[in-house]
Amino acid sequence: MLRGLLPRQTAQIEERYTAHRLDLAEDREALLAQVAPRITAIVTSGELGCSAELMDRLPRLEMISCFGVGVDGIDLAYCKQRGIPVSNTPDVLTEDVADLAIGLTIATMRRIVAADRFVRAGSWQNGPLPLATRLAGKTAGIIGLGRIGKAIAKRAEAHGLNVVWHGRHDQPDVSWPRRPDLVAMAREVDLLVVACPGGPATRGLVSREVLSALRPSSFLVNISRGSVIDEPALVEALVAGKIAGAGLDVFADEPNVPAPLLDLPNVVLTPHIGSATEETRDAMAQLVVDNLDAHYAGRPLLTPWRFD
Ligand code: 8YV
Repeated sequence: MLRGLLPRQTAQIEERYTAHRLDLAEDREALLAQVAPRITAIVTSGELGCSAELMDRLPRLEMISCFGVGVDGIDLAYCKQRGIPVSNTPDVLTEDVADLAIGLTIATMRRIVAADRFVRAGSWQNGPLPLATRLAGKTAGIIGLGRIGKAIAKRAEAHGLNVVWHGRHDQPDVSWPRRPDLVAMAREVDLLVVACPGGPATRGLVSREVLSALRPSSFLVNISRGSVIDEPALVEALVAGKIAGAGLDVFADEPNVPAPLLDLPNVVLTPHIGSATEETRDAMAQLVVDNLDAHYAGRPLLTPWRFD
């Protein structure tokens, strides 16, 4: 285990299997040297992933159970080549992550966090907060219309936003119009929401060019992975006022957040909490255990990651 889960599910694993906690080891090298030849499964998370270097040291490794839907931190090419299946935790977190995307959108466009600071600082005594931006009637462009992207689109519509989206493939069952050209979509939208998976295929997708195509009145929200955005270019755009604001739950080098963002009043920052509710984390942790159980019982994984 590269980390614990929730206490209930960590206990289940410890009862059913011989579990070694790499995160709690005083000397990780010593623990690895001792147990590596016997390890048959790894429990990891979206953030921690799993390197080829680590897997290379585990000759009997049979599967990886990931606490999180995003498996971009896991060396998937290596897993594919060695035939190591990976499970993740889709569906159970969709609604929460979509809620956070909309929460960040409203918090940023309506300046809820700045308003809270304004009241606490006693500034209300001196007059009203400057006006914010209405959501209804604006256009949201969602990058990645998977499960989470769709849940965001539904919510965005309920808030009166027009929805367009960018993704690699057409989706015939979807009524929201697709925009194959991301730069052109950035020019069109008032709000860009990043909801695609991380990993090599989307690294830097929201490039300097895409960011420059946004208008000074446009906002950006990211609940996906920091790697999808050219972060230095985003920081520059925000500092220079080239975009109106951003709501960011994920960063390129967590838990480090670029220092200039900390001083910007038009940016709302959260510490990667898209799935961080009691209910969802419980369901995610249970899926991690259930996938391990399925594997060891010789049954198909419940939620296998589908390799390309
Ligand atoms: C984390 C996430 O995995 O699901 C994902 O891809 O990024 C999150 O849910 C979660 O924080 C567990 O570490």
